[in-house]
Amino acid sequence: MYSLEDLGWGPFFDQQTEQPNSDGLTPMRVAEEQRGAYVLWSADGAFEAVIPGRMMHEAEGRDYLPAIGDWLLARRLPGERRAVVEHVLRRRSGLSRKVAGGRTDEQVMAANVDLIFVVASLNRELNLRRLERYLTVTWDSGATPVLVLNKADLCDDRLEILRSVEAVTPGVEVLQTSAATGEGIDALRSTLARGLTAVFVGSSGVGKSSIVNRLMEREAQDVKDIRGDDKGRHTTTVRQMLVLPGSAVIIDTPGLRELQLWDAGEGLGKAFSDIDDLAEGCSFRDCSHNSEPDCAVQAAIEDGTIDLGRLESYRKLQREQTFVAGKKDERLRAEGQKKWKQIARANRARQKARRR
Ligand SMILES: Nc1nc2c(ncn2[C@@H]2O[C@H](COP(=O)(O)OP(=O)(O)O)[C@@H](O)[C@H]2O)c(=O)[nH]1
Ligand SMILES: [Mg+2]
Ligand SMILES: [Zn+2]
Repeated sequence: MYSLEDLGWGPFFDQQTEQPNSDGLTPMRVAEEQRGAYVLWSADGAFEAVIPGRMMHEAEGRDYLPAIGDWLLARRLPGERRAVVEHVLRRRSGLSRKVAGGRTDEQVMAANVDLIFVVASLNRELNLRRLERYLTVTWDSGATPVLVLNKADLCDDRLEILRSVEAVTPGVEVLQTSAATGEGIDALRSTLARGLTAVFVGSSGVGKSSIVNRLMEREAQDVKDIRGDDKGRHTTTVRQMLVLPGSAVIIDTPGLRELQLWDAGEGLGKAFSDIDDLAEGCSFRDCSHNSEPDCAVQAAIEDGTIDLGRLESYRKLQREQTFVAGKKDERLRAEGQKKWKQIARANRARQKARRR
């Protein structure tokens, strides 16, 4: 059994329990989610969640439904290990992406997180562009990214890879680990503390679950069998919170095939802070770094300080963000209109009733 503080509770959530009608409700955290079924953890142990129809109804996408890591207030059903979710508390931070495919919906991968371990494998061709995308999404969440370069045991030319990685990860702590030998696991553990929540993200097969098991010192998560290759396939299907003995809450996630931007926060500016800093030296305030005279960014590309691929990656993500923001506006407008139509319809019905 864990205390609320062990589970990550704090003043930010405490303040929200003073809302009206919160008498008789218990704070609980979403610890597990599987196809709409939730397990909640409280200071009195685990409960199965009952999501009221009203909440399902209001949730157009999955935006308003609780996600793993969310804190909520729930009413315990007498004599049962089940509880009805009454309020989802405001999130302190949240790791979101646009759902895969064409729809413009948010998927919250983990809520109320402090640290995000972006795991990549030193053994495979490291995709720097993909790393930039992960870091943008991570910074947008409000949590702090930590880059974990795993499978160090399989890598002979670390220094070269490190140099190229550090050029695209300004302001991000970089750790090197091996879940196979245990190298770097203590350093990773020392970034964690009681009450913090950390989530592991990264492509399938990079060793997220293996690192989690090292930290937990037991086989808490399934790991793909070794078959001579290091590719790995999906093995983490249930999203589940784990509590490190005496330390942080951790969340393992399955590998993501797509990671499209959702939030339009400070993520881009932080992930590309080196380019933004340089841009302050451009002659024109709104310099597009294409063909303007006295462009500090073009100068940095010419002298090799910044890779052209990185500038292009920045632009691509900027375009993606603008596109998603536009889609979100469109949807908000459509929802506004729908609501207005409902009100008009209700008014007409009332008038009709009065006339009778
Ligand atoms: N050599 C080596 N293999 C690793 C390391 N970490 C994970 N693996 C292997 O890589 C495969 C995928 O690991 P897994 O933890 O399931 O990756 P996940 O998909 O990111 O959770 C498994 O066969 C692991 O045994 C490591 O640091 N070194
Ligand atoms: Mg896994
Ligand atoms: Zn410029």
